[in-house]
Amino acid sequence: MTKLNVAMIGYQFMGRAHSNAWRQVRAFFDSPIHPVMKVVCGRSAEGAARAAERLGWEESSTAWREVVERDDIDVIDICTPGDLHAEIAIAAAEAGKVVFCEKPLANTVAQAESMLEAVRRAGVIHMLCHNYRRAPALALAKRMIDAGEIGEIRHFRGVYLQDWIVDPESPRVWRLERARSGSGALGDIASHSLDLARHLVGEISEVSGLLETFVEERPLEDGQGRGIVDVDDAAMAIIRFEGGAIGTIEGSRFCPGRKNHNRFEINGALGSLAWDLERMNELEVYVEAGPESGFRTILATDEAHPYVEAWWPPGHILGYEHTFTHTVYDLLRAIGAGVVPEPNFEDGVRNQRVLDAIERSSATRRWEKV
Ligand code: SOE
Repeated sequence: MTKLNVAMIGYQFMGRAHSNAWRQVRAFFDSPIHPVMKVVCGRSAEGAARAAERLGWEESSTAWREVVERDDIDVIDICTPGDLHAEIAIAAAEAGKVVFCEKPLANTVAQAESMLEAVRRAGVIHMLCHNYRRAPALALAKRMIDAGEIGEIRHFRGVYLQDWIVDPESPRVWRLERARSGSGALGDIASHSLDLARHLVGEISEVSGLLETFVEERPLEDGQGRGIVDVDDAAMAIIRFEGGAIGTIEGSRFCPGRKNHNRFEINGALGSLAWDLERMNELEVYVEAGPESGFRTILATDEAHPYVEAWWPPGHILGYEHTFTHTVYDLLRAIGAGVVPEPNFEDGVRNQRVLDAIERSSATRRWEKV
């Protein structure tokens, strides 16, 4: 069994989700690689040490550059805010490491392109973590679409709705600072709908976008005054696919009651599919079949469904965290086979170009080509 030493940079929400995946993957999947959770890096020595102890990393460090350069480190897992993705990924590629990066790939197209160039020049394996692609019901939808079961696709309709900053006095966290996050709902959650649109339907040729910021200043996290919100609170776009389909994408943090409502519906010439993260194990399917036709719900927890046989018997449903374990498993399989998995930094650049076109279109109030 080949062992690979992993170093993860960042240990908050995504760091916890990724740590859980690194810990679980070999317990449930026949991975060709044994990932060793070697080092977790962060800005706070105390915080990183606590994260190492709680999340299962052998060491902790506040010096990510030194860790990236270590000869005993094979994989760099980037779970920081977007403003650090490019610097870390480029250093990791130049050090010959496998580079695994959270979405969105970067805060700008230029940063994303420099990351792709660096991993290509170094010839290293690279992967972008868009975890929802590997929810079993969603992977089943992809299998059905690719098999032509709903025919030629006409519409993609994606929404990603949350409500965690509806309160105007909710503090200005890093996700609300352009310098840290690159954008607001656009890059944080609409990027998921966009990635699913590209994954399930195909490449996007042009967009008409609308960004809005409802609350333009908020209390600072340290309580020492207030700060400007320079990112979008909500992002919407009409999109045209290269293959002829049309669609809409919407990401908003101002939808009271919607906690993590990531939903899509796809309408094809022969039928429709719909999926909702808040009902993650279910795929709604409509295929025309005469007077008894109607939407039916497939509970995607049978062994025949993607990834499920590694876990539990049918009906013992899976959750959000399993999508990260599936992603890490596919990364390890790719490393074992010496191939670049999907999505990777090329997808990251393509996604970033669409995000940028949506932002440009919102400013120019014109359709923008990707
Ligand atoms: C916050 O909006 C967030 O944590 C996103 O950053 C993640 O990508 C999403 O999966 C859950 O919500």
